[in-house]
Amino acid sequence: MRSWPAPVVPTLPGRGPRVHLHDTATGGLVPVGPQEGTATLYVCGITPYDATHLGHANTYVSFDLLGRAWRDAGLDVRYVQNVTDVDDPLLERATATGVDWRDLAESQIELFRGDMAALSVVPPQEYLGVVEVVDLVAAAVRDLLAAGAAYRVPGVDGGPDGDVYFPVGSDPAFGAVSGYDRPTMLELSAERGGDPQRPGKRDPLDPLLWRVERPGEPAWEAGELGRGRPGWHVECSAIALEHLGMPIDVQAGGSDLVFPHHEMGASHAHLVRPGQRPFARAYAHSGMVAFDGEKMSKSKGNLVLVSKLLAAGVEAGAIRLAIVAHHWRSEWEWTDEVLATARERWAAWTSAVSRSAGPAAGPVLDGVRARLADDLDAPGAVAAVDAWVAAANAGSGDDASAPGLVRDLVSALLGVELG
Ligand code: 5CA
Ligand code: ZN
Repeated sequence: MRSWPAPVVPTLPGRGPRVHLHDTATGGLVPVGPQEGTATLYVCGITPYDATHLGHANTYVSFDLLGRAWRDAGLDVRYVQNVTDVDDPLLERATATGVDWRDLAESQIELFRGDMAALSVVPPQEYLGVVEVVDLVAAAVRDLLAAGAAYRVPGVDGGPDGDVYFPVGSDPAFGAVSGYDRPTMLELSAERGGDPQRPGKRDPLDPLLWRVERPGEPAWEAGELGRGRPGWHVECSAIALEHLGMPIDVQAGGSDLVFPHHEMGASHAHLVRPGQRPFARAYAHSGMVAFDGEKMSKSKGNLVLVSKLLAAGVEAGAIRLAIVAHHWRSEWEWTDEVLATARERWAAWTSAVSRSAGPAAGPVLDGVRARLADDLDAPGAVAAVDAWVAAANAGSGDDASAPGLVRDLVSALLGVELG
C-alpha cells in the first residue's frame, strides 16, 4: 500500500562510522549492516485501530535514526514495514463502534501516514497491509504444514475444526531471541495475543498460524488451509522472507514484541526456510513510552496523540526532539515537562542555526556521528549539538558556514527540522 512522502535528507560531508546496536538475542553490542552495499531492516508496523500515539512514534523514530546512520555510513537501506490490518483487536474495535473494519483501518493508517511524514520519518520501500499479502502468508503456512511444522486442532465451544498451530518444539533455536524462561513465556503469551489455555494444542505456547473462518469475520480462500485468515506472527515472517530474504540485518519493534512476536516470527522463518539461519542477524527493541504512570497503549486508552499535538501547534521538530532526547532503549514517561524542554531546545537550536556565524561545526558533526554509531546514542548526540548551540547563541565563533552545517546535520542525522 501507499506509504508516506519522504523527507528531504541533506547530504553531509564525509561519512559516518559503522553502526553498532544492542542486540536483544545476544544481549550485547553488535555491528549491524554490511561494510558496504545494502542493509536490510524490518520494523513491525501498526495495528490500525486507534491513532498513532507517542509510543509508536518513539519506535518508528528510533529505527529511523538507524536508517539515517546507515545511509550516512554509505549504505543503501532496504526497509520493509507491515500493517496488521486484519487482527482480533481491530475487528473487535470495528464491531464495538459499528464501523467497517476496512474503513477503520484505512482511516487510522491515513493518520499514521500524516504523523510519520510530519515527524520526517523516512518511509519504507515496501509498506504492506496483511490484506494485500494473504496469499503470501497462506503459502508460508502451507510450507510449514508440508514441513511437519504445523498442525490442526479441533474446534472448541462450537467453533469450527481446523485452526492451524505452530509447534514451538519444532525449532531447536526457539527461545534464542528473548532468552526468557518458560514461566515468563507463558505469562507473556497470555498477555500478548496468545491463547495458552486453548485445548488441543501440543504446547500451550504454540501460536496460531491460520484461523479458519468464523461467521462475520473476514476470510480468504487458502487452498488446503480452507477459508480463513492468518495468525499474527507468521504475517511478519512471510513478508520479511519475501521482501528482504534471510537473514535480514535487523528485525525491530518495541520491547513488547520481544516475546512472543519476534520469538515466534524467527522460529517460523527457520522452518519455512529449513537450513537457513538466523532469521535476523540482530533483534532491536525500543523502550516503551509511558503516560500517567503506565505504558501508553491503545487498549488502556492513555494516549498522547501526535496528531493532536500537531493540531495544537506544537512544532513537529520539537516532538521529534522530545523523542530523541531519550535513549531508544530506555523506558520513559511523556510529561508536559518533557514537551516544554523539547520546545525550548528546538527554539534555542533554531536561533543558533539562524545566526550568521558560530564555532566550527566539524567537531559537532564528528561527535554526533560517533554517538549515533554507538548504539544510536541520540541523547549523546543532542548533548553535542547543545554545546555548540550554547556557544553560538553566546556569540562565540566566526565560522560563517557552521550554522548551515549544523542545521543540515541535525536534519540528516537526527531528522529534526528546525525553524
Ligand atoms: N502490528 C503489531 C506489530 S506486527 C503491533 O504491535 N502493532 S501496535 O500498533 O500495537 O504497535 C506498533 C509498534 O509500536 C510496535 O513496534 C510496538 O512495539 C510499538 N509500541 C506500541 N506501544 C508502544 C509504547 N507505549 N512505547 C513504544 N513503542 C510502542
Ligand atoms: Zn510484526
